[in-house]
Amino acid sequence: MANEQPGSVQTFWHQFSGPNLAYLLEQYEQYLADPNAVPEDVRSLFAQYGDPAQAVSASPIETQPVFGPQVSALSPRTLEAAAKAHQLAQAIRANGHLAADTDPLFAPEGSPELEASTYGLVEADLASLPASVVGGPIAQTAPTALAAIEALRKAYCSDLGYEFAHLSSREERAWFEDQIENRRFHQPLTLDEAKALYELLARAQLFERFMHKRFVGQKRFSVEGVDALVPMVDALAKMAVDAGFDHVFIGMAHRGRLNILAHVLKKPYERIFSEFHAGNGMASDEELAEYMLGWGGDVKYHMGWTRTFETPNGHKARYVLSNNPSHLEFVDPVVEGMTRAAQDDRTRPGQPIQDVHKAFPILVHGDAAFTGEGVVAETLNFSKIPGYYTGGTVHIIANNHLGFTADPEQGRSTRYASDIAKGYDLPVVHVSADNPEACLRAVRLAFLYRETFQKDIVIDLVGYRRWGHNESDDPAMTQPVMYAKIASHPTVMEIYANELVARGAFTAADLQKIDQAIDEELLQAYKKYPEIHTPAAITDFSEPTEDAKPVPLEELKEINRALLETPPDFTVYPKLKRILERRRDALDGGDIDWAHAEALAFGTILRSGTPIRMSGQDSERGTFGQRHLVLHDANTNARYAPLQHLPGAKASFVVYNSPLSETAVIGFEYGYSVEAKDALVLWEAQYGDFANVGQPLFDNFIVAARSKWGETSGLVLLLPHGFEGQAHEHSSGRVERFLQLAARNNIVVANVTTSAQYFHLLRRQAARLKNPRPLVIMTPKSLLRNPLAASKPEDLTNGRFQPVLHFAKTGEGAQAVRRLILSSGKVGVDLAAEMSKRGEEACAHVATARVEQLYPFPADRVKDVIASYPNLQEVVWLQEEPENQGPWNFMRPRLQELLPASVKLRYIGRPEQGFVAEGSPDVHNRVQAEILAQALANDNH
Ligand SMILES: Cc1ncc(C[n+]2csc(CCOP(=O)(O)OP(=O)(O)O)c2C)c(N)n1
Repeated sequence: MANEQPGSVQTFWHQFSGPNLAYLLEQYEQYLADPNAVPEDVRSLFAQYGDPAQAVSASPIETQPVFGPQVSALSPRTLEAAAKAHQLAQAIRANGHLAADTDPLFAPEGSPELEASTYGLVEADLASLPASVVGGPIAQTAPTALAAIEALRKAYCSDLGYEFAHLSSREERAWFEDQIENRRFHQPLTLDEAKALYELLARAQLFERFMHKRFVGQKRFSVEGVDALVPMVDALAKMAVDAGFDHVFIGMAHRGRLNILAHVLKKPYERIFSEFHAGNGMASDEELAEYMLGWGGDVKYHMGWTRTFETPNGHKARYVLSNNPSHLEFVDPVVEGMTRAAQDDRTRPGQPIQDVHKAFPILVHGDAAFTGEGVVAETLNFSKIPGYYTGGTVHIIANNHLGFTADPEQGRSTRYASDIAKGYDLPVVHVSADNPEACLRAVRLAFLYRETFQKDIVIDLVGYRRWGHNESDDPAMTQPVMYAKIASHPTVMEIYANELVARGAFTAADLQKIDQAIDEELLQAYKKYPEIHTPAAITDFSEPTEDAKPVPLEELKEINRALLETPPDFTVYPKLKRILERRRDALDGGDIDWAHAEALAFGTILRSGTPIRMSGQDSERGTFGQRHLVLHDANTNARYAPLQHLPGAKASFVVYNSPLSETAVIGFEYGYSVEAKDALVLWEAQYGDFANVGQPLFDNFIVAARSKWGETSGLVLLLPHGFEGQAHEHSSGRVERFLQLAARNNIVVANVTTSAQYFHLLRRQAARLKNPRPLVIMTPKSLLRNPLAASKPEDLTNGRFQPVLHFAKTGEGAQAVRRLILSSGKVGVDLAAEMSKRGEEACAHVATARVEQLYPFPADRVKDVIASYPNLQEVVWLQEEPENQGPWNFMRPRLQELLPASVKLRYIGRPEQGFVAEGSPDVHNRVQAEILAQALANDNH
């Protein structure tokens, strides 16, 4: 180009060739018909340089045909045909999936876009054009455009349907073209591989059929119809292990789960059979005793399993099928969190070091749930977010065209069940469950994509459901036509057997031998199962007692100094610097506020060797501007987290601002905490009120997992809580909900009122990670900076967490007390402020104590407090939440049990309400003043 004269018609148009020229020629035709029909920039080129075809034909180098040696004359008709051929080729690449054979029951819908006639092309046109008009890798080997289009159809419209044209990365799109058009992931199966595939399909089917006969009428959520899922998950997991991954984490719901347990996780058949409880329908004495202790167990199609094994090259690997509640798809973020935990090296100070080649996540979804449940979209959104990214997840939709009894049109607005993935810039591959070899190709492609781009990919495995939603449902009542088809549809085992025999790979007798051996194995396992009883995984439901060792003042001071250090070239934002500098001398007898105590607690925990991971919306700074664990250079925006540079730290520290999601983030952090038993994992709600968005994670995982599945977690939930006139959705972490869920020491629920208490509670939690329980803390808002909630250095160095803070009166003072006011959280601090306003004398008749740990309820401590007032007439439970909320309904029976007959129990607080807090700050102030006045009134109740 450098030697050419700009402005010359010939030289200008000469720079275009192949598809680009074809495009221009097509545009020129349109331009002639209507100049406004083409883009403005193209229009001005035509105005300046005229017809691109004439320019090319007049060119001195016209004898070197643009399209290659076969084409000597480039008539407008030829050029137009070239443009159309290119359009057709691109349509096949983008939408060939519409004509691919990816559904066992329904023919592909096709599309006019994929037909040459739509473009006015006839075969002769294509035959006369060179393959280069088609572009892409396929053009390299085809002799003509006709052959190239035929080859494209084979590549894009046969047994796999690809959707990648929507991907924003040109590199990824080119990668797919290369993989597909050069058949890079097509490896014909060896005889042994074909035999193994057949055997797995046979196992999948015969196992289901066996259970169907032996455990009549019992739910098992058969895989039949998407049997290929079993070899697919198996192959993916094997590929990961062969590639050097140590862990494979699998999340899936009920459908096909027993089959995956048996054939991928290798849970013994007899163990699975034993869970059918096919005896007399009554639990044994042993089972009942376990239940009475607190063990729940779970149905067989929810339980997880772990398989650990050594690979032929001596490498240790682990497959984990995660425990799963009925709640569809909520396990997705949990599995991502587990995977990330296994990928992170937390053993060194600083940021954890992630290796995405350590753990591989696979998520299996239902077609209805994948589109319908929002948690799926939230989880897909993690795919590239640094704190949540796992280097790519392979998603398989076990698509049976049904959600319970609902048809796809009733369940989604989109064509495919997989369509939401496209919004997250992820590719999709559709494949028929009747074509097991294509299914294996799909997983090979998925694995390669994950390994190349470290992104998620979705496989839409399209099959059917041979039975009803469960095996005793009659699906023909709701889908009679489809089920008539299914009834006569051969199974994939039969289809593949016929194919192998037809290929001459095996005889029918060879395959029968395989079937007979499987049947025999199932029978032997069936004979064994009655002797099997799986004991409860957990029998200890007592309250953990571990606590942290006190930390000397000198050490705290050292940590404090280090937390105020930044690199010499780092400029802390001046206003923030002033705020942080206030912390410098606080350990010399000053006040330590909430966030300061938190940072000090984290410092001591890191020094004891426990890594910390914290996340939540805006948690780096803190919703209330209190935390600042990540500093930003005022000039460069560079980030610096002092806790990642703490001298003496023996483990990693990280805090992440999470995406604006509760459900998936709670799930992720929960999963992380389950896998990373060494780490203190904290999730913080922006306000506690928003935690209820993730309610299924609380109800079905966090509080219940230990007693259902033996799955333990020390996750900390920080839920800002307190009635401060901020109305309904900025007031309550709904402590009542957690108290209702608390039993058998499954969780700890606290609402603490001093920074030292918070300091000790965090440290105690870290010390309990060997015997962990989730910890729910109602954290403060106004107390963050309230001097009444700040503590002195000695409060941090002495003592430990106090489940009850008793502001004890002794001697004559104790004699004078007639009312003991018990409360929990911020209202207790409001009460203390009001009492100091009124003066000691005016409050001589009352004593106060705060129940800082609500659950496990510290009954002995409360009892001691009550006993220290000999003339007590009443115990008041004071709360700022409405009567039907807050701790009152939990406290009432527990307090009642502790009181001597002479002492009455009374409630003071807001009346029952159908909402949370007042919609007006003025009403709030009035009501708050009123309840404090009632609590302190010197009347005789
Ligand atoms: C969150 C949630 N809502 C409702 C249900 C009840 N339910 C169980 S299975 C099912 C249909 C699921 O359809 P799909 O996702 O296509 O999976 P399939 O059962 O067809 O394999 C429903 C609605 C549930 N388990 N979880």
